[in-house]
Amino acid sequence: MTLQPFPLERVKQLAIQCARAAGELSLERLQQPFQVEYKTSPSDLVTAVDREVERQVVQTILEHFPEHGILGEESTFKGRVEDYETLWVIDPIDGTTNFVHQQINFAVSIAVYQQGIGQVGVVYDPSRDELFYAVKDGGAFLGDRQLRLERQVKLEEALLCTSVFWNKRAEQMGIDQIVKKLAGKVRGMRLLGSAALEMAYVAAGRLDGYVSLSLNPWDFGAGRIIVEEAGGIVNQMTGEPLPFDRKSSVMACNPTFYEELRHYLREGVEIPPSPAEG
Ligand code: 2AM
Ligand code: CA
Repeated sequence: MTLQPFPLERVKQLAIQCARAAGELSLERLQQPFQVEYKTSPSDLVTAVDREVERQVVQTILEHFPEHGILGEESTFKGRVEDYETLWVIDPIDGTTNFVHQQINFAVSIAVYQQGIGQVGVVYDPSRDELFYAVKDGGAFLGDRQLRLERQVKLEEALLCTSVFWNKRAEQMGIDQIVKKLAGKVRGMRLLGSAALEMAYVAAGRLDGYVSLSLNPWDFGAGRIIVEEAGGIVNQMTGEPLPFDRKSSVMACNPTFYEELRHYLREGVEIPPSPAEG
C-alpha cells in the first residue's frame, strides 16, 4: 500500500476556514441569551455555545477529511485518538470564563498533528478579528505579517503570563511562591484567561513568556506550533518535550531567557510529570 502524502495546504486552508467560522458563530451567539453550566465547579464553566461551535467544526472537518480523528474539549467526536494517523486537536472556545463574563479575550484553537508531529496551528480571536497561524517549517503569521522572535529579551525585561491560579493543586505545590518570586524578577506578570491567546501573544512578542502547571492538549495544541514557528521555545516545565494528546505543564518563551526561566521554575516548585493532575 502506498502512503498518501499529507495534504498540508488543504489542511491549513480548512483549519483557517473552520477557525473563522467558529469565531463568527461564537460572536453571533453572544448577541442572544445562552445557557451556562458548571462542569465540575462554579469556576469551571461550559456553555451551550462551546458545544454548538465544536459540533460545527467537527462536522466541517469530517466532510473534508472523514479519515481524520478529532480530539476536542467537548468530546463531540467519539473515535479513539490512537486509531488515527492525523489528529485535529480543537478547543471551540478557549477562555470560556472570559466569553461569559467579558465577551472578549477568548479564542478558537485548532491544531493538526500527523503521527504526533504538529503540522498546522490556528488561533483565532473573533472579537479583534486577529488570526494567528503557523505551518510546520513554514513560519508563523498574524494575518499576513510573519512573526519572528528576534529581539533579545532579558528576564528582568520580560512580561510573563500564567494561568496557574485556577488550579488548587498548583497552590498546594507552592506555585504562589514561585509566581511571587518570578514577579519580583520580571517586568510584569499577567493573567489573560485564555492559554491559546496567551501563547499566540508570546509568538507575536506581546508577551515574552507563558507558564502553566497543567493544561489540556486543546489549550496548547495550536499555540505551541505558532510559538515554535516564530522562533520561541515550548516545553514542559521539566524541560521535556510537550505531548500532543494529554495534559501537561507548559512553558513557552523567547529563547533568550529560556534557561534562566527554567532554573527559576525548577527551584521553587514540584513540577508534575505529564500527564499532570488537573
Ligand atoms: P478553557 O477556557 O477552554 O477551559 C485559563 O483559565 C486557561 O486555562 C484557559 O485556557 C482555560 O481553558 C484553561 N483551563 C481552565 N480550567 C482548566 C482545567 N481544569 N484544566 C486545564 N486547563 C484549564
Ligand atoms: Ca474550551
